[in-house]
Amino acid sequence: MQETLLTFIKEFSEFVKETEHQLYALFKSIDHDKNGKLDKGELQAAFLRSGLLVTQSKLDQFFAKVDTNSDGVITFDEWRCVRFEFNRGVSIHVPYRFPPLR
Ligand SMILES: [Ca+2]
Ligand SMILES: [Ca+2]
Repeated sequence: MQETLLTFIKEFSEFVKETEHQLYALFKSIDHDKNGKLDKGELQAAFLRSGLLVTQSKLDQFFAKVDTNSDGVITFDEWRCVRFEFNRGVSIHVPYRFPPLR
């Protein structure tokens, strides 16, 4: 029993690390000018690249939600918090694209 729990904790922390890594990779891919911050234009470009049509007001809403200190840019710390919002089932819904069936 104890061992199962330990295995679970180990696997869970691996999962968190992996998620964090993916989140960071996503952040970096959106940060077009590589200044470590995301601005509204970069975010919109990322949405467009992924084929998501986001209206200006939706973008403003999303940005305001993530930019918790309202300085007009999103840092990685602010970005990480979005994930927790997603996990609680609130915030905007980003549809997951399934890989094509073979
Ligand atoms: Ca940037
Ligand atoms: Ca900010």
